[in-house]
Amino acid sequence: MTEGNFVDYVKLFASSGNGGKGSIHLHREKFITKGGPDGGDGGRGGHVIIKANKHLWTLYTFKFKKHFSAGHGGDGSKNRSSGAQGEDCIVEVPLGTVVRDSETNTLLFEITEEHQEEILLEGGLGGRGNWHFKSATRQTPRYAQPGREGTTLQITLELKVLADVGLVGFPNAGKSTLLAALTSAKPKIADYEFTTLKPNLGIVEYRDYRSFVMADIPGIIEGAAEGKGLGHYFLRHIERNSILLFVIPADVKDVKEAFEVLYNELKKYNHELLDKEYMVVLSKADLLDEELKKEYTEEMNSLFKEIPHLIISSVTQYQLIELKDVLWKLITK
Ligand SMILES: Nc1nc2c(ncn2[C@@H]2O[C@H](COP(=O)(O)OP(=O)(O)OP(=O)(O)O)[C@@H](O)[C@H]2O)c(=O)[nH]1
Ligand SMILES: [Mg+2]
Repeated sequence: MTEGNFVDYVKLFASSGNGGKGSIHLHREKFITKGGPDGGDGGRGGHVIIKANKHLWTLYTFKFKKHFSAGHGGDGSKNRSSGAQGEDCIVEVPLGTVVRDSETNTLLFEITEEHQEEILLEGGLGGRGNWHFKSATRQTPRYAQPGREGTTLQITLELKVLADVGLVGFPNAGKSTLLAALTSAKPKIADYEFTTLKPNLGIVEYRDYRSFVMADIPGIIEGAAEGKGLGHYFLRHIERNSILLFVIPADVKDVKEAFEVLYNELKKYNHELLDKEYMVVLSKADLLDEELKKEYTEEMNSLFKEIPHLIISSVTQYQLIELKDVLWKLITK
């Protein structure tokens, strides 16, 4: 997936259909002079429905289509026939889509399940035809209800990426390079910070034709939870990943400190993030000579006693197979 077509935030306009008018009609037939009222009901306006589609991965289609309207209900007619129901408008979205009212920013619902469908806007009710209004004192009501109008709403769709493994690290840590080394994804890689501005997904092929999905997200910096860098915008992407992989480059000054800064940003943003399984890698190990490698290995062993950890290099492929093994174990735990 290239940077250009990963769309994860859009605003849309939705309107449900108007209800049809009830009919004012008096029954007429040869030889029956005073037929009663027989005007039928208007049909209901169409709903706007948001529906899950597990084959969609981004909100890309909404870049081009932003207006969604359901059909209006048909008017009632004679012989108590009801108007046709307005056609529902079905908006298909990927799993992990959060739907908000744009104006108030209130959360309406989240699409998380494969067959989930939510009515976003109900269609207007059809008006009742005049035969409903017949009474002892009013034999021929010349009155019927109009249909109720549909409603309009501007909504914001936000996609939280759903992957098995989410990469967490400072800018320039080598996250995109790792994704490129493990998958056929071709993320942009460069020697400056914030190269990655939108998540990249890749499929990691594992032994015996098994595979898992890895998400490379933009770098996290200290203060991200308060909105620094691109703050919240980045962090929300890892909320739905099932495992977090912390990537710390070997040329960092202090491994412990780097890990703590990242860990605390996640905790400040959403402490539940840390209930997930996670693993730590020291990347760019090719920059270390044998002696340093040994030193770092010992340091990692003492820092991360309970946490799975490895020293890797995407460039030389050092320990990438071992990395896949540990990740797979965590995923299937
Ligand atoms: N020597 C060495 N350099 C690496 C390795 N992995 C990444 N790099 C280099 O580190 C720099 C940053 O790599 P990226 O993969 O773009 O880093 P990133 O974490 O995705 O950075 P952002 O997208 O800015 O958050 C690039 O110049 C890479 O070539 C590695 O294993 N060894
Ligand atoms: Mg990157």
